[in-house]
Amino acid sequence: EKSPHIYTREEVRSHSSPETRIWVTLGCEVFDVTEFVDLHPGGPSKLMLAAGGPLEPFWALYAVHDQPHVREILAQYKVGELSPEDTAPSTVKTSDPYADDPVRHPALKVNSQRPFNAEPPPELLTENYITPNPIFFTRNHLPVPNLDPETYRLHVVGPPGGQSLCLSLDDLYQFPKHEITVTLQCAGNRRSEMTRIKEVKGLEWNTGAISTAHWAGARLCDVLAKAGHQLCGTEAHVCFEGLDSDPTGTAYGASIPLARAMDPEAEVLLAYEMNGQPLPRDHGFPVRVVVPGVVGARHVKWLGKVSVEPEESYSHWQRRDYKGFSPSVDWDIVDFDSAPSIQELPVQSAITEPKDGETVQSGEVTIKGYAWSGGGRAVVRVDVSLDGGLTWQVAELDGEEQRPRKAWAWRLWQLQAPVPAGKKELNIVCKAVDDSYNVQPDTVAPIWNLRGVLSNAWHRVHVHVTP
Ligand code: HEM
Ligand code: MTE
Ligand code: MO
Repeated sequence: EKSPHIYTREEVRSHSSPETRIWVTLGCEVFDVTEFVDLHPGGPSKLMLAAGGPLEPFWALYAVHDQPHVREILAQYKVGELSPEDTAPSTVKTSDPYADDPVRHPALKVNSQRPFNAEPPPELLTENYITPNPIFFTRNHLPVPNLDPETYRLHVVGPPGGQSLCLSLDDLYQFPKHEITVTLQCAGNRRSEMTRIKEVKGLEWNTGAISTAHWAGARLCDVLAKAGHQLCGTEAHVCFEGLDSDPTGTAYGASIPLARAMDPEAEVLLAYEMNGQPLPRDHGFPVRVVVPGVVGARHVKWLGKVSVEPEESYSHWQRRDYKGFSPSVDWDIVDFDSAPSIQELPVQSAITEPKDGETVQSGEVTIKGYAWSGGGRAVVRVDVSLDGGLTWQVAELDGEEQRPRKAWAWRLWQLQAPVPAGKKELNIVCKAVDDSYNVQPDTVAPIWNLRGVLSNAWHRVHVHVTP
């Protein structure tokens, strides 16, 4: 038998489009699957996510591939093997503060590598009601700390006359374990649509700075009570500090009002599990705050310290960021102290399928997306238009029914609709309504703001129809 062709990862990577042919790897084997792409039962766009690289991280998400007949299909397309140097993981030593960041899933669309910020592609985002951990969006401001669970301690500052706590992970496990499904959304989700109106300061996020997980941990109210904290008549805030810090030693920090923290119905968690697993490093290992219904920025990861203060956190991210302003306000005149910090988020929805610019079949079109509102407000309806908002149809809400006033998680939705005869293109629009009858604004220009936050206008996708 002839010895197999040997390829480098670099060569495999250069075969990632129909023009250059589509190669993938599994273990040390290389496959040219160009002819299979359009036959893939999971659809061509999903297979293409792996083009030019390994299948393992994608197949780990979809157990359907864990069957002999799938391996047999793949085997027909084998073209060679990876060179041995390329199968061993590389070990590079540097003084780069990000060198110790974890390895990430290749499906993530990276908006910034250092610090790491990335979102799942739309075609994977709403594939599961619970977002798999490896593709949960990631928003880091600093390098990921590498914390030892054995020596990890959470400092909870007690009130005068109370007792400060220094909790190990085992101590945290002694509090009653509380589990809830919560959607996290970054204030900058859909910022790219604001950028198209006028430049903003901030990372480009498309529709994927939102994800949903099942979290487990101790209730913050139980831990605060143990330290001797009570609800007081005067205004107070619970301040959180992360163990990630910049070169000057400044840690990430944020705060929420004490009233929310002490309310058992608000279900604020010190979470140590995400979808039944210890938190992944990118999502705050070993402990993070989860504040249901509240903007992502307050869900402090790698939690090191909790204290109760008369004022909001003095952190940059509490006071000089994550606030909304009028479209008339620019960087020369902005007064950050004049606006409240973002806590609960407004009603949001977006289309994840089809994608903007895609070509759809005439006959019938399937439209999918997500909808969510802050503050525990439930999504009661999603309206979809195929003609830019002239006429509307009501989408079917999927996913878990949410409790009134405690609707912490999103609803997925879909609509199957006939494509009106003779249409060459469709302007698909979606908008959600929450149980306070809050609605989304129809266009983005009137809610434009210099930081590009709170971008929740009707989501619009333009597609072509095959004749
Ligand atoms: C389903 C093969 C890559 C996502 C399937 C099935 C086969 C297959 C044979 C049907 C399995 C069954 O129902 O028994 C392959 C091959 C691939 C590949 C040969 C690489 C060359 C991918 C990638 C993804 C993916 C990269 C995701 C990013 C899916 C999904 C389904 C599926 C979601 C389920 C579809 C459904 O149940 O409707 N694939 N696949 N596949 N595949 Fe793949
Ligand atoms: N906590 C720490 N310690 N450091 C951070 O950079 N980013 C915040 C928040 N908590 C951040 C943090 C922001 S802005 C968001 S949107 C969420 O974490 C993102 O959480 P995720 O990366 O688990 O999706
Ligand atoms: Mo964020």
